Amino acid sequence: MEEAETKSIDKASIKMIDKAANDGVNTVFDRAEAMKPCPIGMVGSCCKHCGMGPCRVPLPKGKVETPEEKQKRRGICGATSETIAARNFIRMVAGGAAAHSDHGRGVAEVFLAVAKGEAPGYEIIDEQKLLQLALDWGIEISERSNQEIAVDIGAKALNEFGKQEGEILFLRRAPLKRQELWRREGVAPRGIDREIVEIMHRTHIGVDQDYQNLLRQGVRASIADGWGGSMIATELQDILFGTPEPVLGRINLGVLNRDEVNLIIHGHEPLLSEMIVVTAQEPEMVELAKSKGAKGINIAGMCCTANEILMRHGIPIAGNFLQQELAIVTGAVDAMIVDVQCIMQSLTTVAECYHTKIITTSPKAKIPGATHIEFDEHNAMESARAIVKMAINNFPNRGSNVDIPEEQTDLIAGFSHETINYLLGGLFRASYRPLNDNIINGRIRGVAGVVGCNNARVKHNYAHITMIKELIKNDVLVLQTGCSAIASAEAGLMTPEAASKYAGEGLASVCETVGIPPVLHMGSCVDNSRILMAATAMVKDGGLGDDISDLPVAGAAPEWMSEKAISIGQYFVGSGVFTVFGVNWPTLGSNEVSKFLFQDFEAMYGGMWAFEPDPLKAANLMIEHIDQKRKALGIDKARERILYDMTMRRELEAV
Ligand code: SF4
Ligand code: MSK
Repeated sequence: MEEAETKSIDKASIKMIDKAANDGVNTVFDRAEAMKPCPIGMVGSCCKHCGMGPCRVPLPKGKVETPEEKQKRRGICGATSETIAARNFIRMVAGGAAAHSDHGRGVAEVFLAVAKGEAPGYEIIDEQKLLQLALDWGIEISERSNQEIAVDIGAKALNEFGKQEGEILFLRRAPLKRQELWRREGVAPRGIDREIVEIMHRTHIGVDQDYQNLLRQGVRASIADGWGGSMIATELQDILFGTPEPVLGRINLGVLNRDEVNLIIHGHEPLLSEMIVVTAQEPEMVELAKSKGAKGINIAGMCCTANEILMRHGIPIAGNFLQQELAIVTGAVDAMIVDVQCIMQSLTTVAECYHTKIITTSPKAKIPGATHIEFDEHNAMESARAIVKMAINNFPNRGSNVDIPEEQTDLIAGFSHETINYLLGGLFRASYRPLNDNIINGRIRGVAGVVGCNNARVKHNYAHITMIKELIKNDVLVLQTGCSAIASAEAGLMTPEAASKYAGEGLASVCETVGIPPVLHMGSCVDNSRILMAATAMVKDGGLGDDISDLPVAGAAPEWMSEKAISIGQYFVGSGVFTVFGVNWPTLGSNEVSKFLFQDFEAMYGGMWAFEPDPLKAANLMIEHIDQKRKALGIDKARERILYDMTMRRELEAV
């Protein structure tokens, strides 16, 4: 147990890490221990973009390099360490932007099929959002049916990916000053795919060899992700499945049920999981489960799929990225259904030690040893039924080696940017005004977006929770997505009661008045676009400057690991937000590239990167930045509101 306690701060995870060791099961925690990262690759100093390499150009250790020595420190083709670090960095952006955007494309394809009546089982749930999007994109509404409007929206959304010229449509949602800045800096994306492909071209051997020019394209592709692919995914999912509203949920491995068929949905796209949720409630499925000796069917989510189905249906979450193997180690998972992104290949090997069926569903993501049941959106219910049946039929194969940790916590999720608007402003005057007012009067010091993954190189959930507790203690309201949101919920930070327990006096008073937690769950990885919209709404409401870079806000991913996190961080920075990452930093092999990202970016984009592996220090960097922005806005002294009585008014009039 002592060994396991060094791996995670989460009690349920510690128990299962221990059980895995007793069961002789190799997990991500063991592999991270056994294999240390390559110190040259970790800092971006290794290039393998052609067959003459790999070329390694590490900074010399323990001595100052002469200019002559630096001149010689190059790849075989002559690429400098700056070029190599910048190329590696923006290829990470390309990978992340591609993953989010291909998710968005998949949603757009299903959306169009639904609009054309070719995808039975799906329907348009949020009509208001459909019409709003039609207005935003200049699509005629008049007397047309929702279906007709949706066909135009679906076609326009798909066109955003392959567009060659102009600008992606959602750029117009950003504050005007930000749009102008993007145009001035040459980073307004033309089409989503185009910017990603251009990174792959420019980073091929012998193309773009100017690190500043390379990094500029990284910003452009990341904006195509945040304000393009991800925003399309979020918007169209909301129209199809409903815009999230506050919902009570439960979280952690304790949500698994000994007496029921446990089916975990893991991955990112809600297209299939929505259907599985519906199918599992069908009477014949419940009857089938009972005929196999189970009391019912229990669905739980993992990673971002979990966030999607929690927000819209209150389905419990079993855990975040580093808990996927641990869920199987309980011995109680009858099937784990996966689609795309953040799925460990080792799931099938861990599953071999128990009875769990691993079911892949995407033609883009197969795993040897898993059962593949391809998801077909034209026949989604049939795919979902086949999967649920497989889980049920596997229930009798459960062995006796079952141990479900009792840990589970309540949380409130579903804080879409529209919900925040409504909660703060009320039904008839929905607005961000109360948030802005409370920032101006100092009760809320600022807002932080804390997002991203777990990373097996650092203690599971520790950096997230340490950073977030420090932020809320200092009256910073925290907005969250992804595995970071799951970490906070597991630690009990996402209930309204957490405000009086953990938040500073000012933030707690606002949370208690409105009835919200001090840490707001805004969704999955693609839903970081909701954070962009929330920041834009704060600018548009007035009183806090005229661009996102004027706001007292900051971003962070203290346990990041995926390329998607790099793309998210880059579009936060490109949108004007100071953003701190922990764990390690992939350009430390070049002082010039790191300085450009950490310092020079501020003059160009009003936002810049920082790297700080200590979560407390990172939180304090964010708070310092927030305080600087408050000072620049002239709101650095908390202003208490004075209610004037008649005597005071008369005195005023007399002056
Ligand atoms: Fe080496 Fe240049 Fe080839 Fe990279 S592109 S592997 S630096 S020769
Ligand atoms: S799932 S990208 S580990 S947040 Fe979105 Fe979690 Fe990071 Fe995957």
